[in-house]
Amino acid sequence: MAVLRVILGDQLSPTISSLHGADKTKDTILICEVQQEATYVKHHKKKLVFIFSAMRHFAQELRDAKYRVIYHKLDDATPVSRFSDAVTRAAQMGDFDEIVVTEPSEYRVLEEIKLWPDLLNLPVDIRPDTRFLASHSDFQNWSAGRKSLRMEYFYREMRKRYNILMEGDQPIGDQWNFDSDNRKAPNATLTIPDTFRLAPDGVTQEVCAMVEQLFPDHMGAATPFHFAVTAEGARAALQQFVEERLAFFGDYQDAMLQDEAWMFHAHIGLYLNTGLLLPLECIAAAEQAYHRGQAPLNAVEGFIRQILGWREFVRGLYWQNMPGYETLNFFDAQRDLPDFYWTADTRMNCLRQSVQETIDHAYAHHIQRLMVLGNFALLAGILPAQVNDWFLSVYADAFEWVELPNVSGMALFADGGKLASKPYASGGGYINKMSNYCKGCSYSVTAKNGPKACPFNYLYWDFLDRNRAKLRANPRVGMMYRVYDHMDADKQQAIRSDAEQFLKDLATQDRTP
Ligand code: DLZ
Ligand code: SF4
Repeated sequence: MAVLRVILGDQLSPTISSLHGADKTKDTILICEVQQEATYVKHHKKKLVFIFSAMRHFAQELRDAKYRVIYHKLDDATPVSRFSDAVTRAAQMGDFDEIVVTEPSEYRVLEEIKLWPDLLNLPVDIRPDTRFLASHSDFQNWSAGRKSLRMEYFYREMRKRYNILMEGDQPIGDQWNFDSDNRKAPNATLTIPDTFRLAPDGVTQEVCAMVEQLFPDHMGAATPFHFAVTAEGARAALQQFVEERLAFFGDYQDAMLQDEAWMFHAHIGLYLNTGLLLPLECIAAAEQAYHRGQAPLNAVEGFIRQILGWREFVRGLYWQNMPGYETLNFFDAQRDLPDFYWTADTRMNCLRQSVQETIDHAYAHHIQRLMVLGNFALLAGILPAQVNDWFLSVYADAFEWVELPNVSGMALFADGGKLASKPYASGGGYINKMSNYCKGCSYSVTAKNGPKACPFNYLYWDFLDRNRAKLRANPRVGMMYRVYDHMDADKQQAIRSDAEQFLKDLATQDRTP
């Protein structure tokens, strides 16, 4: 029996379930660069280079291992428009009895694959993606009967189940979560090691040229390019993180510094989300560093929680709520995304920095995404669909299953609380506490009203006031309403008119706020 085994662009792991039981003498593997996937949002050029180069390298590794591989490039004479196009062509050329594919990570692609049995008149075996540590039914079983789903409880179950950082049935350090230790303010004298950099090989250079030629109007530039594009390279990046940055990862998790794009973060999301790294190898590397005394518990626990807890949790939530999650708009936010998310042309230094680093690297770290870019979109009432499109486009690690719950759930609260217990809203004071951005800003973070005032300050109160009916009953927000209600009427009026003027300017873009 001859099988066509389809491997998608984020399934670049030799252990992928679609390869289980493969017969190298009879089966064919299909990997394809696809116009529809490259353009359904305008992915950053570095994201496209990373994915296509990683796909080409993976295809070569499979050929070296004596698999028969069909690979379509986007600059072939007749490029592939959709996945279905590629399987149709392959099925016409070869005599296959079955198609095998690992379930795609995104709902949109699953819907397409479900059409294949009729389209091709062949059985299609859609296998579970066993690279994730919680299966769909694990998540269903855990969530069944719970009124609200909170990552923390899910994470504790996962810690026990995988026996990670455990002493018997108790967490090492007698605490499950050390996040309260992980909010150190940054210090401009910190020495921050550079991120991992690998010189592009010939394959990557070819892809860079192709991407510049085919997608000239996408964000950023293909070069300089320094991401790893193979599992071997990704492992070296992980190792460098563990040796050089993990020890400080916890302390400075929420810290931002002017012109420091990488901080102490791991920069491995893109490798994990395409399969160049597997979750358990990242967790093991960090756990070993703790046991060797190389990194403290708050750092190691925080890092492991992102992978074993958060990543698995958002994936569960995504599949439980699709389709439909992408349309949720709890606050009925209707404003268009400002142009400066694409250009960095704004006088707000925190946003200018975060967007510029995004343009330069197809990367911004966790707290820039949440506290600056997401927070602003929340306070300014930007349409969730446009914010999601932006996040999905610009980050090399962004795939819908992970991006959508992080943006619509965590940053925008557009899901009304399926993922988070309250909106992550903050004024300029918290950005100032966690960064040195305000020093270089033409707005004043201490001014609350007037033309010099930091827009986050009045937008924060105006957001709460505008959404009172929806948030008043939330016990975690109630206290802020008591503060607002104690302000005198003139102050409240100043907040309203500053916010109104700012948002009007934002909409007309007749000046860059
Ligand atoms: C994100 C992406 C891009 C840009 N291009 C491709 C592609 O050409 N071929 C491919 O197989 N996958 C690509 N991907 C990933 C898909 O959009 C999608 O995230 C996965 O197929 C879901 O498993
Ligand atoms: Fe951002 Fe406000 Fe600080 Fe400027 S003053 S950097 S806008 S938080």
